[in-house]
Amino acid sequence: MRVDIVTIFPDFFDVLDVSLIGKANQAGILNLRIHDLRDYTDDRHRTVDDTPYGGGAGMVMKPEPWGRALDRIIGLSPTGDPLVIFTSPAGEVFTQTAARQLSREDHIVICCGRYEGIDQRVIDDTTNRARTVTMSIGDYVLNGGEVAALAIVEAVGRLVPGVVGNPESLVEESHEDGLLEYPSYTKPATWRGLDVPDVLLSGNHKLIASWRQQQRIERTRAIRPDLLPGPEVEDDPGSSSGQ
Ligand code: 6GU
Repeated sequence: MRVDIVTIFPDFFDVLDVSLIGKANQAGILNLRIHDLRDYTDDRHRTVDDTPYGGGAGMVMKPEPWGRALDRIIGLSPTGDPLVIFTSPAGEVFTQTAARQLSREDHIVICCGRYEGIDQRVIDDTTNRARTVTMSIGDYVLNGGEVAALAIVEAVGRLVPGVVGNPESLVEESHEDGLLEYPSYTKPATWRGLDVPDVLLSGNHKLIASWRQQQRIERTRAIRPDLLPGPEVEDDPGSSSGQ
């Protein structure tokens, strides 16, 4: 899988070298390329931002460097059909389901926004030429899209076949089937007066599997009830209890 990342902080992505993703990159399973947006500026100061039309706080990323960078990266796409992702707290939320879908792409381009965002015409122009999505990694605000891009690359990269050594470790995980993961234990069987649950020492695999499933349901109900299927009360058009 080919992954291009456009950023004004290329060094931010050095951390990938110390991870499984970096190993996959060296092994050729992933083909990661980091692009410095400032290489696509044309002034002496390598300017990437300017004040917003209409006023307001902060700076907006100028369209021209983005346009040049994306012309080149989209134009040189080995598949000719890249998926372009703009990171933004105003985007659709990135989930495990989205990570699964992205892991089936052959070429993704991640555009890291900074400051108050990128000139909207960059997203509009890109939408006219390539499959384009805007993605957020959650309901909080980061200073820029770099941390979001790292999260996306790690979540997607580990789902690409061959990146994670044991594919079985990918199936019994939090979020893979809508539930949180069961609690895990290793040796010793007793630690600081705390015992590993007996069932895990029983050797009864059927019993262990059903205990784990029960733990997943209980945990999800306690910590993330929003993940469990339930009655859709909010959007019910027939509901008349308008209190
Ligand atoms: Cl993708 N970008 C920024 N700046 N903040 C975020 C985000 C992205 N996702 C959550 N917060």
